[in-house]
Amino acid sequence: MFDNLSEKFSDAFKNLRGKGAITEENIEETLKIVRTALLEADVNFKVVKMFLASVKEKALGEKVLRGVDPGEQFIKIVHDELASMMGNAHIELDLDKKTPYPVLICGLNGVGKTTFTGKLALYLRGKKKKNVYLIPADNFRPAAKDQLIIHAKNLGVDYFDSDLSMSPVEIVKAGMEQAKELGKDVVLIDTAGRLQVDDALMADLVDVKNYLKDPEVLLVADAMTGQESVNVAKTFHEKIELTGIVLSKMDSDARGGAALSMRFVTQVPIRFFSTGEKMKDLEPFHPDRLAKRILDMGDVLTLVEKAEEAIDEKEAEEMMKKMEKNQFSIDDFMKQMNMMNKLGSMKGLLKMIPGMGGALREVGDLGDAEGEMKKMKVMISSMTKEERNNHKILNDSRRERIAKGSGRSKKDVDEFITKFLQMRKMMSGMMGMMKGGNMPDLGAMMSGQAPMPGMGAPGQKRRKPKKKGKGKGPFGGGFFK
Ligand SMILES: Nc1nc2c(ncn2[C@@H]2O[C@H](COP(=O)(O)OP(=O)(O)OP(=O)(O)O)[C@@H](O)[C@H]2O)c(=O)[nH]1
Ligand SMILES: [Mg+2]
Repeated sequence: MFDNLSEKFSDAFKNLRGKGAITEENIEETLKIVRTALLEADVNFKVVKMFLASVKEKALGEKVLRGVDPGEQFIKIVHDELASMMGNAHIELDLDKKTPYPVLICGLNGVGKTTFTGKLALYLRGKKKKNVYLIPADNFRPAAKDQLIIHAKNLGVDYFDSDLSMSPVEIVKAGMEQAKELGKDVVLIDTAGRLQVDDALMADLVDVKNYLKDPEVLLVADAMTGQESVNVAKTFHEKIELTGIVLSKMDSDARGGAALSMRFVTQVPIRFFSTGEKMKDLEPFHPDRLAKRILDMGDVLTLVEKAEEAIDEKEAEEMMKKMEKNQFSIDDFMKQMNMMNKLGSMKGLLKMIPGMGGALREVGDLGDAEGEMKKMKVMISSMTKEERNNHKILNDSRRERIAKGSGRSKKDVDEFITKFLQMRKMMSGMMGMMKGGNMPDLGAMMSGQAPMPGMGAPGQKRRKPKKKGKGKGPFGGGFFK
């Protein structure tokens, strides 16, 4: 979602490369581009003004460090200011203040409250080992209760069977009593949404909040609606005093303005952001890490955390050994694709690698990498165990059979095997380099500025990546066409 902003920032910083020092004159143009980029991303204009003033002051006041490129130094200042604008460190929910701890989830119509309630239940149970209970308290739209119950059942989380003829506060009273009896740690209360902030909605929420005394009050705000959602958050905060904000739909083509101005305008910390409709699509909001992603500095910490969750360490180690010895099989490849799927979207993952954001922009989009993976998986599923472990036995008649079984042509199967072999070679080359202590610069490799191990120099065997547009993917000879 920050693609545009990242691209503009990267243009802005180019201006400063190779300059001896940061001066008022030479940052003028850069600041102008940064200003336009932020306004285009729908960042609140007051926030933009403060941001630029602060960056300028720091940039001019800073001594140029020996050996540090002024461009790099400027990026560091912009990073720190972006992080500070979004609240600096991540603030965790403190759910140990009382038991059971109530979390009131509110927001306008259709912003993703019910979905978030399910996601938070999964997060708190998995990451925080909490015994979670759900109360559907939306008596405005009757189907909302069933929607929450479906999430609860899928997740295996207990829920209160509320009587929707009662008022929200009555539902919550009954639900909280039940939660106490059941010895629950945290109770998530899903409330009704309205088209606009209206008095009836606020009155219901105030009643519930007063009854609960000091609950966590989280507002779900739709990142897609930009400044509008910032105004809504301000009003909610004035009326019911929020303790946190959740940005939903950050996977959409939202321009990022809400994420960048929400904290500054409301002074309420952003706790989480949602990146999809699935229950696992929720991330704690780390301002410093997000600033890094925006500035194409990667987000290695999040990547490592995700990897730790999804990857079986022993299995990964075995795969590394196999890669190094060029013994990586089609079966291993399948396992690896399954691991990657658990991590999230390919594009999202690649962007967490430093420098990769810019490289991805240069080579154009990834094409339909996920769709391509699915096709490969179907082909692999049509192979026997023996074939998956030893591609050498894949003769013409076996390939014909696999093509038939997977609904593809023989040519598709041939191509898959050729690409698999290319990738295997590349991996073994890469493992060798890493072992020698030379971590390859993946960003540069993908954009064609550095050679892929085992693939020759860019422009030799490989075609130079096209600028923008479809065309070949970044994986060497178009691994994912
Ligand atoms: N892409 C995307 N879709 C989301 C996200 N969160 C929710 N949605 C979708 O948005 C729609 C509305 O979500 P709900 O959770 O029902 O929203 P709500 O605020 O509870 O809606 P009401 O109860 O009617 O006010 C659903 O289709 C969700 O699947 C997200 O982070 N990304
Ligand atoms: Mg709902």
